[in-house]
Amino acid sequence: MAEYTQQQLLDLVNSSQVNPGDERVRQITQRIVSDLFRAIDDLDIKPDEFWAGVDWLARLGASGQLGLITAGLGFDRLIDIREEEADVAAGRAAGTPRAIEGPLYIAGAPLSDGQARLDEDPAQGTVLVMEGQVRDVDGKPVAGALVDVWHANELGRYSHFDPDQEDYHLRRKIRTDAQGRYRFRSFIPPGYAIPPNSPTSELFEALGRHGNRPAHIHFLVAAEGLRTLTTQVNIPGDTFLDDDFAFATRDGLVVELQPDTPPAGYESLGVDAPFTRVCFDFVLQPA
Ligand code: MBD
Ligand code: FE
Repeated sequence: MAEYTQQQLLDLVNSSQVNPGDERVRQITQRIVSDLFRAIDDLDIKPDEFWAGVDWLARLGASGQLGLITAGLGFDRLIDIREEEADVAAGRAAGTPRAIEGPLYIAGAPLSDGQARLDEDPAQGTVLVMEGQVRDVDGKPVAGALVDVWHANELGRYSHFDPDQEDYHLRRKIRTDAQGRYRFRSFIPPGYAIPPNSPTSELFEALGRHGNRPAHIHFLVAAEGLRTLTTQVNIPGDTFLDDDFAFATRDGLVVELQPDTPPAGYESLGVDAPFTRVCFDFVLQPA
């Protein structure tokens, strides 16, 4: 039988090894386990608190909300900040600011050429036409880029995470035309709030935090030879613009809403009355 002090136990956990394993996984695990041992000791974490935490993690995993928690605790934004610091250190030209993907992206949305309609009749909310160009950092238009766009429905919920919506509802891929242009019609989405009565809301309530995001539209813009851009644009005027639970908003990504009347050629998008236009170009860094 072996008797250990806390430190002897930690050293043994961290040094125990019968195969080479993966050195990087060992390094990261050792660090996290050491930090947790220390937190339990420093904060005098009681058995019921420890097991309540384990139970919460198990429920979190089963709920599929891990990505909400990483975003809400700032990890997604941290990773973006670090990427941009690496860009600056390497002297790489900046493109459109990136913003976090979030946990609600679904690959494989229907593809159209040049333009798409995301919503359907009867129209919800304010009709939106968003359009612009994809360019590289030298200003050259990128034809054939794929603009993958997704946003929440009028209740702030995303298809594939909401049983009331069809698969790929409000999700499309648009291939830019010869001038690098894209255009889509949809409606201005509302903000998002974390689901109530869930492991995520449980933690946020205990932290005294809200779980709201301001209204936004997500993009993943990809093209041959260029670095894929993950970003979001924000709708101006939202209460949570500077108080996003996921810390994802950025100065350069709040768009301007331009009231307009439909020019010729908008029939194909079903736009035949005053609508709101948003112009936004995406600039992609070299791969
Ligand atoms: C969202 O809609 C979102 O965009 C992020 C980043 C996190 C949770 C919900
Ligand atoms: Fe979102």
